[in-house]
Amino acid sequence: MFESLSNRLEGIFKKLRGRGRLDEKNIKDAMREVRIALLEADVSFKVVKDFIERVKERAIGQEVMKSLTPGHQVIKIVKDELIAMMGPHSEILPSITPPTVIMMVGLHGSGKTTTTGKLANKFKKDGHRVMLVPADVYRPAAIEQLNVIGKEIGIEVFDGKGSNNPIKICDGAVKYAIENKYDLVILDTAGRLHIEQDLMDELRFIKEKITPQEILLIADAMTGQDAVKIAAAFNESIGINGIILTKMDGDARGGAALSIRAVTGKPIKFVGVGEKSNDLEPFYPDRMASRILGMGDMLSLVEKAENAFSEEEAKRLEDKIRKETFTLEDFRDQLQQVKKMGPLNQIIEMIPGFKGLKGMKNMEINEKAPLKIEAMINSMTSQERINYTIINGSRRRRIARGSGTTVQDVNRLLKQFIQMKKMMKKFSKGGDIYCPL
Ligand SMILES: Nc1nc2c(ncn2[C@@H]2O[C@H](COP(=O)(O)OP(=O)(O)OP(=O)(O)O)[C@@H](O)[C@H]2O)c(=O)[nH]1
Ligand SMILES: [Mg+2]
Repeated sequence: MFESLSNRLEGIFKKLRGRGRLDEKNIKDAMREVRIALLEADVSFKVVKDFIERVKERAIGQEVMKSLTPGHQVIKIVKDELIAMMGPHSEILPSITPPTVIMMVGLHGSGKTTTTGKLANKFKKDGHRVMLVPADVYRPAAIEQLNVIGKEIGIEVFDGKGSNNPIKICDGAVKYAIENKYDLVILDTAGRLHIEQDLMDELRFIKEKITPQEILLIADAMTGQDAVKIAAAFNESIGINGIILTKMDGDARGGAALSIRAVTGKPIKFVGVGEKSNDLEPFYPDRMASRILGMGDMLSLVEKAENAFSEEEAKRLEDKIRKETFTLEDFRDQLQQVKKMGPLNQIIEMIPGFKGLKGMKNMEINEKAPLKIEAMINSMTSQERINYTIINGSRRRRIARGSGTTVQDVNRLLKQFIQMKKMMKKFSKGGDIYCPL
């Protein structure tokens, strides 16, 4: 996320931090560079201009100049203003009289249907009875696509019985939801290639008939300023409550996330970070600012972990660590859990300070490494998994052959495992764990 913007800002701030004192010229020079970095990240021109003015005004003030750590003060101001630009945090609040109806709108391929599934999955986990409504009657297979998603996450999809009238389908669905005690309904509406009057009319008719609590615009973050323009157009035409930016896992430069709030006045409520039903994160402006500034985002990381690990599993693991009975089999289970948290490069980005570590910046994250480890552990006998000390030279050769790896790979795995056990021993005895961060 925001790789090149982060790197640019990091470079600029490093220079600032390196100075004992800052004068007006230093700050102005740095702000000129920040301005270019933001424009290159495709942040809207006007938003950048206002942002730089605010930061400059505060940074050239007395407190910063007199401070013992002026560089840090400037970075703090930049962070505050980034948060202000994107914030405050905004959630989807359930309606007092159920069902809460959420209407998803946006252009073709922006991710409406996929995000409908992700939202439903999230609300189901939060204890809601959710129903999905296929209101895209134009694109062949659109209804089928939603049915497949519904089945996958175990959520009912309303049966429009072949109707080709989206307003009637939505109306019928809400009545059905009331009768059958669903408390949350998500309408997946049709998209178009461009903003067109007939699409807006249809959405407005649905809005008038149903009066949904939330109309959410789904926009593709990769399209940068286009996403901002689309959000503004939908807001003017039908009125939206918020935005979900999708495809933030791609190489979106950040322009949409940074300027959409300032331009439209509407908050980003969630971001999509992948194609799977779990790949949705609530949008917290402060956490996003931390990530952009390379300061990590521990809170989102912990939430991801909480989603991936059940309490029971966590307790079982804790027990094993305490009793020092952690085996290679447990190690394999843990890897499988971590995989559920998402791609490694996304996880690593959230660790504070990681980006700044020497040699880490350009490190290729090897997504295949866990697979290789799993393959090696799968090639072991259950005895070997329980007691790694019996894995001698010939066993190592057999494991390597069976898993399509090399003896060096197996050696490395065992070395890592032994180190891990040593660390766990320290941990269970209450000693300090060496933490490189
Ligand atoms: N990488 C990534 N892909 C996504 C994300 N959200 C959606 N996609 C992909 O984007 C493509 C289009 O998504 P859909 O959900 O079908 O888009 P839509 O807005 O419903 O499109 P129409 O129904 O044609 O209007 C699919 O291939 C999705 O898998 C995301 O957050 N990350
Ligand atoms: Mg769709």
